[in-house]
Amino acid sequence: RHGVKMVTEVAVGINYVLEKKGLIDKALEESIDARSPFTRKIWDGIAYSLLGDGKRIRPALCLAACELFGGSAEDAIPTACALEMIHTMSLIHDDLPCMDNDDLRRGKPTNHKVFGEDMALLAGDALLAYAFEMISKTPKSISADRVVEVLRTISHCSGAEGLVGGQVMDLEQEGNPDCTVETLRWIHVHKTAVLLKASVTSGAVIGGANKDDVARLGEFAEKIGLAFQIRDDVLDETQTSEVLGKTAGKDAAVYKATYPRLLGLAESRNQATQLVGEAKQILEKYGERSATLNSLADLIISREK
Ligand code: GRG
Repeated sequence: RHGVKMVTEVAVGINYVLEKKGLIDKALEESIDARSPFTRKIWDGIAYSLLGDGKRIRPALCLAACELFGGSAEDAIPTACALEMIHTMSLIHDDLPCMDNDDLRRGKPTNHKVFGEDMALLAGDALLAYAFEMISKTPKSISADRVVEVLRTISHCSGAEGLVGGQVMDLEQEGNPDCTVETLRWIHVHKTAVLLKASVTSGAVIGGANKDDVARLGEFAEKIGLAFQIRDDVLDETQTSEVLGKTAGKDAAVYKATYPRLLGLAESRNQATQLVGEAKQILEKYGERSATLNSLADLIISREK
């Protein structure tokens, strides 16, 4: 019976993401419509990666958290777009030769392969700046205090204490056969979980959550964020690059610590499942209202790409 419930919940999660993907994709397309002929080159580079075939997990988490507190998707759409912009710029920069040196992303040549390293760097920079401009376009019905809180959360998680810090440690640990699980966990939390956490907490803030609720949702998101990266490592080990639409980059030549390498595949899967179980328990207080977030959590560890 547990298995049937799990399959049903995953299906709910898939449906939610598909439904919201349409909304997000439309908003992202509209956000890059205002091009002038002089800036066309950079917008082409931005559109190439932003409108690519991403799963839109972060925006979906943001909208679901907003809706849990009775907020409307429209209010959270600018922030949801901003999160996808930051995620996309981090992928563009991560793929650069000076970072992971990848040729393929989301089934297509990486941004720098098509537009050159200089343009890829600038497309990432422009996306990071544009993300914060998007948040400032949040409907006026949301108080300025709440918008500032969202800006604080998302800017903090993008910098040295978040994604950048995680990436730095990731680069530093490249080729280190003694990298411990604790260090790897730190990398995962900062490189990946922080943005999923910011997606959930910013959605909650826009939806009208109080401080305790935001903290509770943050704990939920940190757990599913970690599970997300463990699943990513498992898929890198078990799926072909055709299915994943990405190449191994530097990984192929240089040793890189991953959960499966340190703990084995079975234990990695166990830990991801356990984290999602713990995460769902944190939301029990909200009863049926947490159904969407729970199903997104299930989707995160059952996804095949
Ligand atoms: C200034 C924000 C900022 C970042 C610069 C380059 C960098 C620092 C950080 C890189 C962080 C990174 C690449 C983390 C990997 C996260 C991850 C698991 C990505 C895959 O996410 P999916 O599966 O991708 O959601 P799709 O393609 O579906 O969008």
